[in-house]
Amino acid sequence: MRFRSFLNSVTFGAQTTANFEMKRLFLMPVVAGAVFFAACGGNSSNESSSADSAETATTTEQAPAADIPGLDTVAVSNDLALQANDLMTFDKKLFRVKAGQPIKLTLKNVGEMPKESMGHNVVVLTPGTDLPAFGGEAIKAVDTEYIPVTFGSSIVAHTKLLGPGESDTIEFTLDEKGVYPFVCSFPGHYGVMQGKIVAE
Ligand SMILES: [Cu+2]
Repeated sequence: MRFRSFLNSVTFGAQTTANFEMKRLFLMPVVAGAVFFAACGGNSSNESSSADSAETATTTEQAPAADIPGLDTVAVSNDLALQANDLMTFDKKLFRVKAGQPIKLTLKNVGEMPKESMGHNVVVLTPGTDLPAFGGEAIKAVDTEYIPVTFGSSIVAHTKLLGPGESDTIEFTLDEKGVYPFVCSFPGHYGVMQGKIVAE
Protein backbone atom coordinates (compact mmCIF):
# COMPACT_ATOMS: atom_id res chain seq x y z
CA MET A 1 0.00 0.00 0.00
CA ARG A 2 3.00 2.25 0.38
CA PHE A 3 3.51 2.01 -3.36
CA ARG A 4 0.19 3.65 -4.01
CA SER A 5 1.69 6.94 -5.06
CA PHE A 6 3.66 5.39 -7.89
CA LEU A 7 0.58 4.08 -9.52
CA ASN A 8 -1.87 6.77 -10.36
CA SER A 9 -2.32 6.02 -14.00
CA VAL A 10 -5.21 3.97 -15.23
CA THR A 11 -5.34 2.95 -18.83
CA PHE A 12 -8.45 2.33 -20.80
CA GLY A 13 -6.72 0.79 -23.76
CA ALA A 14 -9.57 -1.53 -24.60
CA GLN A 15 -12.14 1.23 -24.89
CA THR A 16 -9.84 3.47 -26.89
CA THR A 17 -9.17 0.69 -29.33
CA ALA A 18 -12.88 -0.06 -29.62
CA ASN A 19 -13.68 3.58 -30.46
CA PHE A 20 -10.94 3.68 -33.02
CA GLU A 21 -12.16 0.52 -34.66
CA MET A 22 -15.70 1.87 -34.80
CA LYS A 23 -14.53 4.98 -36.62
CA ARG A 24 -12.66 2.84 -39.09
CA LEU A 25 -15.79 0.81 -39.67
CA PHE A 26 -17.82 3.83 -40.67
CA LEU A 27 -15.21 4.86 -43.21
CA MET A 28 -15.23 1.57 -45.05
CA PRO A 29 -17.60 0.29 -47.74
CA VAL A 30 -20.42 -1.84 -46.45
CA VAL A 31 -19.08 -5.18 -47.65
CA ALA A 32 -15.55 -4.56 -46.52
CA GLY A 33 -16.93 -3.24 -43.27
CA ALA A 34 -18.91 -6.40 -42.69
CA VAL A 35 -15.85 -8.54 -43.23
CA PHE A 36 -13.82 -6.32 -40.98
CA PHE A 37 -16.46 -6.52 -38.28
CA ALA A 38 -16.54 -10.28 -38.46
CA ALA A 39 -12.78 -10.46 -38.28
CA CYS A 40 -12.73 -8.31 -35.18
CA GLY A 41 -15.48 -10.17 -33.40
CA GLY A 42 -13.02 -12.38 -31.59
CA ASN A 43 -10.93 -9.48 -30.37
CA SER A 44 -13.80 -7.70 -28.70
CA SER A 45 -14.59 -10.59 -26.41
CA ASN A 46 -11.61 -10.08 -24.17
CA GLU A 47 -11.46 -10.58 -20.40
CA SER A 48 -14.05 -9.23 -18.00
CA SER A 49 -16.93 -9.16 -20.50
CA SER A 50 -18.58 -12.19 -19.00
CA ALA A 51 -17.49 -11.69 -15.40
CA ASP A 52 -20.94 -10.43 -14.48
CA SER A 53 -22.37 -13.89 -14.82
CA ALA A 54 -20.24 -14.99 -11.87
CA GLU A 55 -22.44 -13.22 -9.36
CA THR A 56 -23.27 -15.75 -6.68
CA ALA A 57 -24.78 -15.97 -3.22
CA THR A 58 -22.70 -15.19 -0.18
CA THR A 59 -20.85 -18.03 1.43
CA THR A 60 -18.42 -18.03 4.28
CA GLU A 61 -16.88 -21.31 3.22
CA GLN A 62 -13.95 -21.42 0.88
CA ALA A 63 -15.20 -23.25 -2.16
CA PRO A 64 -12.62 -24.90 -4.39
CA ALA A 65 -11.59 -22.53 -7.13
CA ALA A 66 -12.60 -25.06 -9.76
CA ASP A 67 -16.23 -24.83 -8.61
CA ILE A 68 -16.58 -21.10 -9.23
CA PRO A 69 -18.99 -20.46 -12.12
CA GLY A 70 -17.45 -18.61 -15.03
CA LEU A 71 -13.87 -18.98 -13.82
CA ASP A 72 -12.66 -20.33 -17.14
CA THR A 73 -13.96 -17.21 -18.91
CA VAL A 74 -11.70 -14.90 -16.88
CA ALA A 75 -8.17 -14.23 -18.09
CA VAL A 76 -5.29 -14.49 -15.63
CA SER A 77 -3.84 -11.05 -14.95
CA ASN A 78 -2.16 -9.33 -12.01
CA ASP A 79 -3.27 -5.93 -13.26
CA LEU A 80 -6.80 -5.47 -11.88
CA ALA A 81 -9.19 -2.61 -12.65
CA LEU A 82 -12.43 -2.32 -10.75
CA GLN A 83 -15.20 0.28 -10.76
CA ALA A 84 -17.82 1.07 -8.14
CA ASN A 85 -20.96 3.11 -8.77
CA ASP A 86 -24.00 4.77 -7.21
CA LEU A 87 -26.01 1.57 -7.62
CA MET A 88 -23.79 -0.02 -4.97
CA THR A 89 -22.18 -2.43 -7.38
CA PHE A 90 -18.73 -3.41 -8.56
CA ASP A 91 -18.41 -3.86 -12.31
CA LYS A 92 -16.49 -7.11 -11.82
CA LYS A 93 -16.94 -9.97 -9.39
CA LEU A 94 -14.18 -12.35 -10.32
CA PHE A 95 -10.47 -12.08 -10.97
CA ARG A 96 -7.74 -14.63 -11.60
CA VAL A 97 -4.17 -13.82 -10.63
CA LYS A 98 -0.78 -15.47 -10.39
CA ALA A 99 0.06 -16.33 -6.79
CA GLY A 100 3.38 -15.10 -5.46
CA GLN A 101 3.68 -12.22 -7.93
CA PRO A 102 2.87 -8.55 -7.33
CA ILE A 103 -0.71 -7.51 -8.04
CA LYS A 104 -1.80 -4.00 -8.93
CA LEU A 105 -5.44 -3.19 -8.20
CA THR A 106 -7.09 0.09 -9.12
CA LEU A 107 -10.52 1.00 -7.83
CA LYS A 108 -12.38 3.92 -9.36
CA ASN A 109 -15.60 5.33 -7.93
CA VAL A 110 -17.52 6.33 -11.05
CA GLY A 111 -20.57 7.50 -9.11
CA GLU A 112 -21.72 11.03 -8.30
CA MET A 113 -23.23 10.63 -4.85
CA PRO A 114 -21.38 12.08 -1.82
CA LYS A 115 -18.75 9.99 -0.12
CA GLU A 116 -20.69 10.18 3.15
CA SER A 117 -23.67 8.32 1.71
CA MET A 118 -22.13 6.26 -1.12
CA GLY A 119 -18.41 5.89 -0.45
CA HIS A 120 -16.62 2.81 -1.75
CA ASN A 121 -13.43 0.91 -1.06
CA VAL A 122 -12.02 -2.54 -1.75
CA VAL A 123 -10.85 -4.76 1.07
CA VAL A 124 -9.11 -7.99 0.07
CA LEU A 125 -9.55 -10.67 2.71
CA THR A 126 -7.88 -13.98 3.51
CA PRO A 127 -9.56 -17.17 2.25
CA GLY A 128 -12.48 -18.28 4.38
CA THR A 129 -13.02 -14.95 6.16
CA ASP A 130 -16.48 -14.78 7.77
CA LEU A 131 -17.94 -11.96 5.69
CA PRO A 132 -21.03 -11.21 7.82
CA ALA A 133 -18.82 -10.98 10.89
CA PHE A 134 -16.40 -8.74 9.02
CA GLY A 135 -19.24 -6.53 7.80
CA GLY A 136 -20.59 -6.19 11.33
CA GLU A 137 -17.23 -4.99 12.61
CA ALA A 138 -16.65 -2.71 9.64
CA ILE A 139 -19.82 -0.73 10.36
CA LYS A 140 -18.41 0.20 13.77
CA ALA A 141 -15.00 1.24 12.46
CA VAL A 142 -16.01 4.82 11.70
CA ASP A 143 -12.68 6.33 12.79
CA THR A 144 -10.70 4.19 10.34
CA GLU A 145 -13.06 4.64 7.38
CA TYR A 146 -14.69 1.26 8.02
CA ILE A 147 -11.48 -0.78 8.12
CA PRO A 148 -11.94 -2.82 11.34
CA VAL A 149 -8.73 -3.29 13.31
CA THR A 150 -10.42 -6.29 14.93
CA PHE A 151 -10.09 -8.05 11.59
CA GLY A 152 -6.56 -6.87 10.94
CA SER A 153 -5.19 -10.38 10.49
CA SER A 154 -7.85 -11.13 7.86
CA ILE A 155 -7.12 -8.05 5.75
CA VAL A 156 -4.60 -8.62 2.98
CA ALA A 157 -4.86 -5.15 1.47
CA HIS A 158 -7.33 -2.33 1.06
CA THR A 159 -7.80 0.91 -0.83
CA LYS A 160 -8.80 4.12 0.85
CA LEU A 161 -12.46 5.09 0.96
CA LEU A 162 -13.33 6.89 -2.27
CA GLY A 163 -15.78 9.66 -3.02
CA PRO A 164 -17.26 10.38 -6.47
CA GLY A 165 -14.70 10.45 -9.27
CA GLU A 166 -11.83 9.34 -7.05
CA SER A 167 -9.56 6.38 -7.63
CA ASP A 168 -6.89 4.56 -5.70
CA THR A 169 -4.28 1.99 -6.70
CA ILE A 170 -2.78 -0.54 -4.33
CA GLU A 171 -0.12 -3.20 -4.68
CA PHE A 172 -0.01 -6.47 -2.85
CA THR A 173 0.94 -10.10 -3.35
CA LEU A 174 -1.11 -13.22 -2.67
CA ASP A 175 1.58 -15.70 -1.71
CA GLU A 176 -0.66 -18.72 -1.28
CA LYS A 177 -2.97 -20.14 -3.91
CA GLY A 178 -6.62 -19.85 -2.92
CA VAL A 179 -9.87 -17.92 -3.19
CA TYR A 180 -9.62 -14.48 -1.62
CA PRO A 181 -12.89 -12.62 -1.09
CA PHE A 182 -13.02 -8.88 -1.66
CA VAL A 183 -15.70 -6.50 -0.40
CA CYS A 184 -16.57 -2.86 -0.05
CA SER A 185 -16.65 -2.25 3.71
CA PHE A 186 -18.79 0.92 3.62
CA PRO A 187 -21.81 0.31 5.89
CA GLY A 188 -24.40 -1.88 4.23
CA HIS A 189 -22.37 -2.55 1.09
CA TYR A 190 -20.47 -5.78 1.67
CA GLY A 191 -23.54 -7.98 1.06
CA VAL A 192 -23.78 -6.99 -2.60
CA MET A 193 -20.40 -5.37 -3.23
CA GLN A 194 -18.26 -8.46 -3.03
CA GLY A 195 -16.32 -10.75 -5.30
CA LYS A 196 -13.44 -13.18 -5.45
CA ILE A 197 -9.81 -13.14 -6.46
CA VAL A 198 -8.60 -16.61 -7.37
CA ALA A 199 -4.84 -16.93 -6.92
CA GLU A 200 -3.44 -19.85 -8.87
CU1 LIG B 1 -19.39 0.58 -1.47
